[in-house]
Amino acid sequence: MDKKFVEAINTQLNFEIESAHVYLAMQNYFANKSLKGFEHWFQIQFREELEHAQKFMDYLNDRGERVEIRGFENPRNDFESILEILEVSLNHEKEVTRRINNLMKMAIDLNDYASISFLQWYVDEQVEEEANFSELIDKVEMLGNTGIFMLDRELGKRED
Ligand code: OFO
Repeated sequence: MDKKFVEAINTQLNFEIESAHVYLAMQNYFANKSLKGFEHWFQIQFREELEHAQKFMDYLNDRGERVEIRGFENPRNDFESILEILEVSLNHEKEVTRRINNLMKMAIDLNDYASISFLQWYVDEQVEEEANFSELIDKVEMLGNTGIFMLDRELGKRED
């Protein structure tokens, strides 16, 4: 395989492990707030990122290339609100999508058909990754409105 392309895949697989840590920190933020459902959801997200990294590792190994594991910055551990976490996550996924698209562009320019086929899975996966967070943002925003609506109805029943 092209050496620069192998280097770019190594960068991406390490970014997937970094992504896992980003979500692991969020999982534990929710655990600390006793929000069990969110904690569970982010634990699944954490595991998924490790699977994304593993797929890249398997691919490089299958093609006889060398995987290089690297370090990264500490993830963020504190947040202002649920909505902020979800917005940070959506922006993170948009960055992943941008990087995956760059890898696809490299594979196309190199006429590396095996890599084009392999990367298509990630292109499709990123549509889902972004949609998951967009939907969660919509739901949390709606929950806020519903909460106000319910309180408004309750206050409207006051008789004395
Ligand atoms: Fe691996 O897609 Fe999210 O980060």
